[in-house]
Amino acid sequence: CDDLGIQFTDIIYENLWFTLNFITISRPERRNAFRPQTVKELMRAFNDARDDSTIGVIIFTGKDTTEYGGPLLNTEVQHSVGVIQPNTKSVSDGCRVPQAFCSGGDQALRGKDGYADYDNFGRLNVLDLQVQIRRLPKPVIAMVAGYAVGGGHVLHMVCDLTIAADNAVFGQTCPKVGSLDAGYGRLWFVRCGVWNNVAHVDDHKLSKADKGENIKRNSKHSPYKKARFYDASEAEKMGLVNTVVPKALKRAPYTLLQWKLSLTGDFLFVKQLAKLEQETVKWCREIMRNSPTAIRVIKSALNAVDDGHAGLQELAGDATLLFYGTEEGNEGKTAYIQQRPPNFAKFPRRP
Ligand code: 2NE
Repeated sequence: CDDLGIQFTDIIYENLWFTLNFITISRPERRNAFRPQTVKELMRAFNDARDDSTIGVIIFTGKDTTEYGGPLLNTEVQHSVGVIQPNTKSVSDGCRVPQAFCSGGDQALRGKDGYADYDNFGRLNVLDLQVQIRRLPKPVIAMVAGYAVGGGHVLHMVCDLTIAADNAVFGQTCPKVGSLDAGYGRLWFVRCGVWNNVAHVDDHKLSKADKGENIKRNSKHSPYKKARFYDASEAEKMGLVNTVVPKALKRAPYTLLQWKLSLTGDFLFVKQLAKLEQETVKWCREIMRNSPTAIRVIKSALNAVDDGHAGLQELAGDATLLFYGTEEGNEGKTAYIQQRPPNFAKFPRRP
């Protein structure tokens, strides 16, 4: 049983002290590929984290897959004809690193109408999960070690932040397996392309030669052109990850209780955690020092433009939430209950 008291099969749901939640895809034998059941469980866990008012930040990750074979990864991934090959030399400290955040939809379960496990029809319910994460009024941090590819790549992109280990490998493998995710995944690629262009917006000040160089540089970094796998540092340059952690050591064999304790004691024990987790927890704590309402509204405002009416609705919902807390908002309701006309005249009409 998980912290929710539910028998999850495909995920691990850990409700940690002090407003942190860990949601982990746990299908290591398939590099954490998701099936409909996985997505159903994820949606349930994210929903619980949303409803739990003690939770401030959610960490979304994939189970360490190294025990299921595959080469040891070094801290440097090697490029070979544009494809990242894991370095098969063992790392100097002898630790294995986790190898997958998520490898997308489980291709073995793909039918003609989506992914099917227990039902006799297919589903693409991961699309609902993507929307759910976008609309969740708390920050979701993707903690990525190893592969985040295909639908797994999109899942990290819909999270608000991504903290990556330096063995992280990103890429859209969908066309290779005859699939496509042209929704949120594409959106971020376009956004990052725009970002790179914005970064060089003073183009008009440049000489012709420099302009040419600038275009080349933009094309080089722009995800519009990213058809192959790219590593964590490239992802960082593109603005697709927030920070890269130099070493992805495996978490020390700590019990969850010890882990929880480590969160209380000002990092007294945190040094025992994997660097990736340390860094992620550090970001969480930083976020949690801020106003939860401000964070909530900023998240919905950031997503509003791209999410169209649904995004506006989320932002407008935040406005309603805040308005309900005012005397002015309360006057309308009280007058209705007291069966008298509301007196809004006493409230200022602000400039
Ligand atoms: C992820 C990657 C690059 C890892 O490579 P490697 O060499 O480390 O592992 P390996 O040996 O390929 O995988 C280990 C085991 O996991 C299974 C493999 O078949 C293998 O099984 P065994 O041979 O040990 O039995 N596995 C890995 N990923 C799987 C998957 N997605 N589905 C089913 N089994 C999987 C490498 O494994 C890889 O390239 N995986 C496929 C990535 C991929 O194409 N994903 C689907 C994209 S489409 C999508 O996600 C999608 C969409 O486009 C639209 C809507 C919804 C979903």
